[in-house]
Amino acid sequence: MSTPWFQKIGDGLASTRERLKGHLNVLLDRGPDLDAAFWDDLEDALLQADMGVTATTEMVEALRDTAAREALPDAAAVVARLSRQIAEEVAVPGDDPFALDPVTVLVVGVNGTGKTTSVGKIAKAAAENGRRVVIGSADTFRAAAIEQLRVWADRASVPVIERPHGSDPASVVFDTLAEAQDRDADLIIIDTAGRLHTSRDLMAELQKVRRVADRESPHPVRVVLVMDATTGQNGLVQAREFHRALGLDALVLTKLDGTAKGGIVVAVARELGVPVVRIGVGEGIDDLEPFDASVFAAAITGETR
Ligand SMILES: Nc1nc2c(ncn2[C@@H]2O[C@H](COP(=O)(O)OP(=O)(O)O)[C@@H](O)[C@H]2O)c(=O)[nH]1
Ligand SMILES: [Mg+2]
Repeated sequence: MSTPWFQKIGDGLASTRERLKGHLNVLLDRGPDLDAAFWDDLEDALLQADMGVTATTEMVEALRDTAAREALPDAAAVVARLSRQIAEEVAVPGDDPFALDPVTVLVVGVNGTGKTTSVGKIAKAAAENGRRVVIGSADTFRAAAIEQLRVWADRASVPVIERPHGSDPASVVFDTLAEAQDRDADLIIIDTAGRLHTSRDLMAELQKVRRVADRESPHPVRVVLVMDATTGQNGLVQAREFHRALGLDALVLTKLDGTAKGGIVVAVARELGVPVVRIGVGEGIDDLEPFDASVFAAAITGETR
């Protein structure tokens, strides 16, 4: 029998949970006092889980207010409230682009974040659910990228449209959308490059890709950023840049397995105001999970449900 998905998320977030839970236990072991040291240490624990300064400061402040207003009796009560608050922070409303039917989704992000892998995982799950999927290989910058996507497309048993290394990515988008129409596809996923000479070149290229998609796609176009959770606050800076250049509709957060920094989900969801729709919890084709705010919060605080 396969592992239930909520347990997989829990396993994927084990490092974050162990780290955060360790800190929280130390807090709880010290006794029920909600003194200044308690709040400082709680703040440290959240910062070390990579929730970022802004999110952490505001969250601890809100918790302090709640503790006063609701006369929370002790540290344990505050820690219990923390999970609920994290769930509220990461539950950004918005559509799951991959669930729209029909739709064209551009998958963007810095090199190595897991775009190609995530495209393969999403294509496989969607095809298994009866979607007619076509993938476009618009990372023409690296020769190996085209081959890598082909391998994933084969595993997912979906067609992939590719053009030679060095082709104009926008022309690959054009060709992919033409082919998708011939095949009556209802989920078109475009994999893109993450590295050019400068980030300005990259953004300009992706803006062109987006313009062609907007013009040629008979379906709504959505842009999804793939972000590597292990890059922490750096990833957040990059995410802002992509958001400014392209207007992001959703996030996929990868590599949550094996990082103690799952708190980045909180920082990025509230900073960008864009929903997290999938999380990557491993390198295998099935290691991508839907994102559920309360399951996530419970998984990282170690709260049992
Ligand atoms: N542990 C782990 N590795 C991942 C995950 N997603 C992608 N990777 C790995 O990250 C590396 C870069 O992935 P790739 O899809 O090529 O990134 P791209 O450059 O953005 O297309 C590969 O070695 C992947 O196996 C994940 O969720 N967890
Ligand atoms: Mg790639």
